Amino acid sequence: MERRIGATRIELVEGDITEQRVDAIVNAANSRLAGGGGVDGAIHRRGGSEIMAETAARYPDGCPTGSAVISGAGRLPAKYVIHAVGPVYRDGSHREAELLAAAYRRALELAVEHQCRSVALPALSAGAYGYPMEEASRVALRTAIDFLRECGEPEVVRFVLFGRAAFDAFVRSLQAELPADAPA
Ligand code: AR6
Repeated sequence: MERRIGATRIELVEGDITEQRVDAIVNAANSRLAGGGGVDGAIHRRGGSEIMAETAARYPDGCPTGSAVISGAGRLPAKYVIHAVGPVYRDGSHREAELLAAAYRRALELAVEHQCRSVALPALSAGAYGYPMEEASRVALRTAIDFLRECGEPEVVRFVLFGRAAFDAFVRSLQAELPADAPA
């Protein structure tokens, strides 16, 4: 599924984010940038050890929740990996939505600052961090739509969803947020 917003577009695909041929792949990292399972495990496994070596050298203090940092992409078919740190979901009353939106926003800002025309993003926080998928998808898409309306780039924002349930939740949310292509 895709929706155009002016000269840009949001795409939803089901698949593995490490296989995406885009300028930047967004990682669902933790604030220590210590690696882990899920998207993070897959990115470091396929990208190789140079990604972790670079983040350890450049960001020894890690990255706060609700923000993101950028590195090279090692052996992945991308130029950059953007390590975004979403919140651990507790009950929805601990600024989770605000922090999740901030992580996406910073990731998109970094992509634009590094001249990326295409970026692939996962459903941040919706795995090990426990964010309910339906709510997580609404925050993700609203943030991306707002960003594209304000900035007019990057050209392609692709959400790569792992499994049918995640994909279907994002489809429902995109239909709700943007019933038709938005005019330029
Ligand atoms: N491609 C796309 N999506 C994936 C992939 C993949 N290869 N693998 C998993 N997902 P998670 P979080 C989905 O747990 O919730 C790590 O240990 C997954 O099904 O990767 O932000 C980090 O080090 C889910 O829908 O990220 C942190 O400690 C979504 O991606 C912590 O987990 C996010 O799941 C971050 O947790």
